[in-house]
Amino acid sequence: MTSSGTRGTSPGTGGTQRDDTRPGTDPAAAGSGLRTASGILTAGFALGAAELVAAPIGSGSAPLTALGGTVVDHTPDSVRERVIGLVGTNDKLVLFILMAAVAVIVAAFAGRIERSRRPVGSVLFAVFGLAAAGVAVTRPAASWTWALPSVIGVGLAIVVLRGLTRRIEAYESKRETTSRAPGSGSADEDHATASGAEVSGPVDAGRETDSGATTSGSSAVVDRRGLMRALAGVGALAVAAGVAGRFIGSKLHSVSAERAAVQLPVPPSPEPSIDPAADLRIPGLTPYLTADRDFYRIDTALTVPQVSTESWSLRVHGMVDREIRLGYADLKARRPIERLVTLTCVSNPVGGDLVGNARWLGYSLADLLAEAGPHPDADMVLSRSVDGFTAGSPLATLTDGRDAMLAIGMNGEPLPIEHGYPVRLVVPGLYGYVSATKWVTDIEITRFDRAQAYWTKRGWSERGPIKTGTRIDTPRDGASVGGGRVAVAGVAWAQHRGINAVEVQIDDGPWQSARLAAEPTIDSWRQWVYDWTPTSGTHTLRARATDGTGQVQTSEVQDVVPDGATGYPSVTVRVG
Ligand SMILES: Nc1nc2c(c(=O)[nH]1)N[C@H]1C(S)=C(S)[C@@H](COP(=O)(O)O)O[C@H]1N2
Ligand SMILES: [Mo]
Repeated sequence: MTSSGTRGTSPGTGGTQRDDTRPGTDPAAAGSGLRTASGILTAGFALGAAELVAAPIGSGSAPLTALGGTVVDHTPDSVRERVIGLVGTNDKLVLFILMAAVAVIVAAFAGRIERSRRPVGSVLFAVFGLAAAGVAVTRPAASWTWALPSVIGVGLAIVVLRGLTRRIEAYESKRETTSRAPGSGSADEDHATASGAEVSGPVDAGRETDSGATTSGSSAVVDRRGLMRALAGVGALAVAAGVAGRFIGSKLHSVSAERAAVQLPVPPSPEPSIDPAADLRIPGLTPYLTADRDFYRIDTALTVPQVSTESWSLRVHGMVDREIRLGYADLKARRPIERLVTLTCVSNPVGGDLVGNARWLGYSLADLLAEAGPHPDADMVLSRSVDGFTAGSPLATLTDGRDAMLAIGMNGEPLPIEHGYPVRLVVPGLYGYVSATKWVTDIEITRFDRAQAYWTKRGWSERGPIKTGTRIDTPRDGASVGGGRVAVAGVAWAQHRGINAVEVQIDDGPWQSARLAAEPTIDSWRQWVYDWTPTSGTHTLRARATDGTGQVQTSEVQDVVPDGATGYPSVTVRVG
């Protein structure tokens, strides 16, 4: 890929060779620096070429993306948690950098051990290429063509590596002859013989003679220049192919133009315009509706799936009386609904921001399930995305009267591509990992004792009802506030149960009621504010919510694994 191509051309490798041109330096070192560079640049070339081949096939088929996806799917959760703890949601970037670093190390090694007569480096390349091809064809949406980028990329790279190695050997043997006179160390002996024997390679030896036709002293410099040019050319090709591949691929597969032209249906009873009393508009307080660009994004996809409405279809099957198959156009015949629903991620720590509220447009999932006719002994709805992600929702929850939906619109626009375009699931009251499948194409009615969804396999709870939670948005933790009145404000959520009360505690004082904003629906969060007249000094503020059933959120501190964090949020502020 392009990143490792760039790395290959980094000045570190070039520096070594510059020193070699000084008379009397070790010719073996000269060769090994060149070999290192040739390995790294060739690997970059393999990855760049693979990106280009992957362009028409699909970005997921490029080796780094395919490997990355497999690494993501197989990373133990403890490791994942730690990585996310360290680098936040840059985890995907970190993964690519790590993979590129491994590629550079392996490639440097392959370049160093490659010889014209003993193509050990080429064999190493081939092994990695075939492994990558094997991984690519086992990705969720893959066909056999997904092997092509890795196979063709590595095939071409081996040809390049062989060519570079021949030139390096010719160069080494030339340096060998010029540096032998002053009496080079015997340590070079076996190296000299090895490469000396190989110089007679037909094509390159001839080329070397051309440039070395002047004096032998300057010929090494000229040869080195030629070699450097060849290496730079490979690096440039690697970058160009990678960039072009990515660019062409994104143009070929992007659904953003199509998305912009989508005409959303108008629901017969649109969500009434939101009660202004739902939005307290306090500085620092999260707005009631989360704009698409501010909405958190969580998924396992290394490249955002590009699913066109034309190719999209949904299959409802499994333990049902009638299997259903829907195309995007079939949705038009259904009755659209629009609902306010707050999504929450199970990985949201207390006080975290993996929660957002939007107006979703779509179609009743309960209606669709009723048409399919689930068998009485079924209890799980396993939804699957084009990228292989799965979520397992309790059938009873989806059919208990709440507005679980097949969503196609978010805040008045077609779903943003990274939020599941063209169709995703939204279920009020369930954490995203057990319900909110983006790019959904398959719904299987089954049983919890027969199937396991993506995160359940990785140690998370099979059931994921959203726990009552609240967050203090303002003042921020660590803030300094002036004297006088301070608005302590935040949001609280208990989707599909609603929020009855929020209380605030200053230091170890009594719990005091906050004022609640209007609650347009029990499926979304509710803003609250507490007017605080502080005394000077440092204070710790805590908050807790009571849901619509009268249950106070638990004070017990629990981490996000396996079914959501609990405990009261707190901020410490200085009043001065
Ligand atoms: N295809 C797919 N859908 C997915 C996921 C995923 O990894 N892949 N993650 C789920 C999780 S864990 C959450 S919290 C929500 C987040 O939805 P958002 O990215 O639109 O906020 O999507 C859910 N749907
Ligand atoms: Mo999540």
